[in-house]
Amino acid sequence: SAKPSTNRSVTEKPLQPCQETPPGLVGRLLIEFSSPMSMERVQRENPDVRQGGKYTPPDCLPRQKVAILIPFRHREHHLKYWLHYLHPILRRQKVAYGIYIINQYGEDTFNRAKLLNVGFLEALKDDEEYDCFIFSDVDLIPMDDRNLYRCYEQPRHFAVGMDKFGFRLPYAGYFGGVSGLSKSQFLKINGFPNEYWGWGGEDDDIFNRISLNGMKVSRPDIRIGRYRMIKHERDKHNEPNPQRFTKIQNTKMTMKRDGISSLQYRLVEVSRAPMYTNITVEIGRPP
Ligand code: UPG
Repeated sequence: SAKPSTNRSVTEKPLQPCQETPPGLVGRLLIEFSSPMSMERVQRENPDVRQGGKYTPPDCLPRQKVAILIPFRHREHHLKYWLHYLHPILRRQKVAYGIYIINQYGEDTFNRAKLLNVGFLEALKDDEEYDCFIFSDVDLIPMDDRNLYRCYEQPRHFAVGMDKFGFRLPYAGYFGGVSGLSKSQFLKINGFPNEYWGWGGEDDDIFNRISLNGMKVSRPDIRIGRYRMIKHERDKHNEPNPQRFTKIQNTKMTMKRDGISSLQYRLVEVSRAPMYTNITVEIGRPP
């Protein structure tokens, strides 16, 4: 009584492209931050994530390869929750992805947008096949897995309904929190500004770049684009930038010279953790 052959190389059919709407989504999710979280638990619960925080769906051919870039400094506690919630969500969404923590070296003023520019180049150095870049704050967790982390015909704003804003957009041109651009959309706007030091304004500048280059932000339905933010105090060395109001008036002039084309930094370390790739970088300080 010979068993049927289990030799996969004989029986395996070629993989089909992943479905446009992934079949295993569950919809609305319960997100909470009161139970303690550990990196060991995240690792245990995500055995199929490869070293460096990479994943490829095993059962279909992913349509996009997505680099997820997180601007970071001293937020280890938030990162554990982010990885705990996002790895399973991204897996259900059936994209190939890699997680990159862009960690600002030293204690000078924080610069979120410049870190994200670094992330774009370093992710491509790691894998030139990335065609989609998602930029996420470390403390924002989607409350619905139908909010698909991938790139669209137009630049995407994902975080439309954050709890701290009463699950509504705070203003029509808001582009903060979580956003995504394809490689060509990102290059079309010359990447992000490098010259916003401290808190605020850089997301509005990015919104301006998108509009000034003839693109239009796309968004999920407000019922699906809901987010929980992990509560935190304002960080040290990320004070509100008083120049932000005048700077966002000048995007049209500054975007041509300030961006991915003018980016300068010193790479300090690239290291692979089981659940993410860490890129520590020195990006200088405000003039
Ligand atoms: N961050 C760190 N360490 C720091 C400072 C910032 O990791 O010391 C990262 C982290 O990912 C954080 C993000 O930067 O989530 C944004 O900084 P935060 O001080 O948390 O700003 P928020 O007010 O929570 O963020 C809103 C938007 C964000 C935008 C910012 C300023 O969600 O996208 O950049 O306002 O416009």
